[in-house]
Amino acid sequence: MTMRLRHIFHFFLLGMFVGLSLSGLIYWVITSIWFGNHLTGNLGRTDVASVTPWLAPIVWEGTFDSTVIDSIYKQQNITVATTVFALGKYTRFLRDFLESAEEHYFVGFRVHYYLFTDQPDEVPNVKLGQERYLTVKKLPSMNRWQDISMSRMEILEKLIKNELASEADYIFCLDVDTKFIGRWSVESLGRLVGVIHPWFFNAPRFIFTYERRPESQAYIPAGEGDYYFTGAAFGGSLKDVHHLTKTCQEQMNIDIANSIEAIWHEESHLNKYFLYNKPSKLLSPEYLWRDISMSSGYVKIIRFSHVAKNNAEVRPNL
Ligand code: UD2
Repeated sequence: MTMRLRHIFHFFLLGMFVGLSLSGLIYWVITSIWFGNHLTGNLGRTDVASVTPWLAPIVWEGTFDSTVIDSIYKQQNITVATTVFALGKYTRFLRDFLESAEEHYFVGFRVHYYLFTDQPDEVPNVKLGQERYLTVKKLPSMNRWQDISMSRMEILEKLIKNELASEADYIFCLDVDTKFIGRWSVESLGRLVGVIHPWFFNAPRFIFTYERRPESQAYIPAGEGDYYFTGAAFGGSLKDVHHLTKTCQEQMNIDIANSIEAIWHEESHLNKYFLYNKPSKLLSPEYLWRDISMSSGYVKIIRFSHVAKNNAEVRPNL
């Protein structure tokens, strides 16, 4: 009888041990999955570089948790100034640009668009969401598309210096012949932000279309340069973008005095600027795709895209 009781007792102890071990294991598995997915977000990409050699993040889908990052910036009550130029026939791109921005761009955050045009009457009436503002600024018409594109630096420099200091925290300067297709929001914010040009994100350095003539202030010698950045989108803090636009403008003025125009205009000067003033954050080509029908395995989501246009038809000159 005593033997039998002892067996039952041992069996009970064994059962307790196995039961507790199993519960512990189940608890460990559940918490690992929970914390893995919800706290660290299981984030990171191994198929693309998501950090530069100077430790600036390169933003790709899968490298950030939108819920976490939104909640951080929600507490900061930020305003994002956004500039866009539409002169001549480029006003036709405004409706798509604005409507798609209202759907995808900094949704839930305060955005102030500054729209520069030579034809304020052509600005479409787009319904803006709460805390979304639009200021239209009139510019004189220009005869060369290159002048329109390049003149943006000087106009932006003046806008930031004269008007934005107490009006905004960050600024993005965007091309108008574009459209938002997916989320572009606070994950893109940083002190100085450049967007990798979609044609060159995976290309060797010698392919980059930097200005190669030493006579231009935009000159970058062979063997130098980190990435090729698009002129269609850049941004950052007001202070940093002010310094960028002022510097590029000064460099372009020296080029004008020397009768030389950089191969890709202000984009060439922007690339030179980023070589010596490294961006603190880079946006992957998800943030400026070139042709929606092109696809790349790296680009899991297209957020903002250049739209196809007939240059000969929309530009004032060729
Ligand atoms: C590239 C860059 C662009 C600029 C340009 C300089 C991309 C996607 N874009 O674009 O940012 O650096 O090269 O060579 O890489 N604009 C007008 N009216 C005009 C002409 C231009 O408003 O008649 C404005 C408009 O905001 C346009 C911008 O200037 O988005 C740039 O001109 P573009 O888009 O024709 O230049 P593109 O496509 O060569």
